[in-house]
Amino acid sequence: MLFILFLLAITLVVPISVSTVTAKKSDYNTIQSGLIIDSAGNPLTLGYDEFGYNYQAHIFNGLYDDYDRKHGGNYPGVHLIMKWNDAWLSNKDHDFDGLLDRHYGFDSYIGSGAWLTNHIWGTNPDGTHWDYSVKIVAVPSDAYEVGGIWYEHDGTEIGPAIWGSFAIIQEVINDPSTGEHSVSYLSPAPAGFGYWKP
Ligand SMILES: [Ca+2]
Repeated sequence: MLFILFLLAITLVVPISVSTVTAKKSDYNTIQSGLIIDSAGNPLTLGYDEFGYNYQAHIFNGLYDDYDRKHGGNYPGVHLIMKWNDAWLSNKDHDFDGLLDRHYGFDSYIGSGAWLTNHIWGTNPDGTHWDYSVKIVAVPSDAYEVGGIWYEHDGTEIGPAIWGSFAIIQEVINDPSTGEHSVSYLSPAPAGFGYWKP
């Protein structure tokens, strides 16, 4: 069931155009303020929402099909836990555009120290359980890419490129239906997230 390799979930707060009239009482808005919205224009709330997002806690725990903030999809019964840090998707809105900030304090994700994990699992037709997990980091500003692989400035491999500015640093697959039980990728560079802080 490794179709999932091509379907890594991303945290989703789709930008929409909105005119937020906000008195700047502080340097940022919080989820508690009720002034930060989702793609449908609904205010984000504290705790888990109906899809499985807890933006305040930087976690999604729900069905894979719901990560796009729409119920249902092509992978019923597949579960997903995503975790991310504040650089990936903040729980605050510093620029008062009504959206949670991405790569706050940086022009882009590159060099921001952003990271995301996905843990995805489900049941095979034969009743066995498969699971897949992956760690993804934004590459440092002095990284370079050759042939779809990101490298540190000193030539140390970071990992396969994904979504442009990111690299996969660790990937683990367990699937009894195919006999796969392996760390399918482990970066030669440190796989701990602290290493990637700017
Ligand atoms: Ca914002």
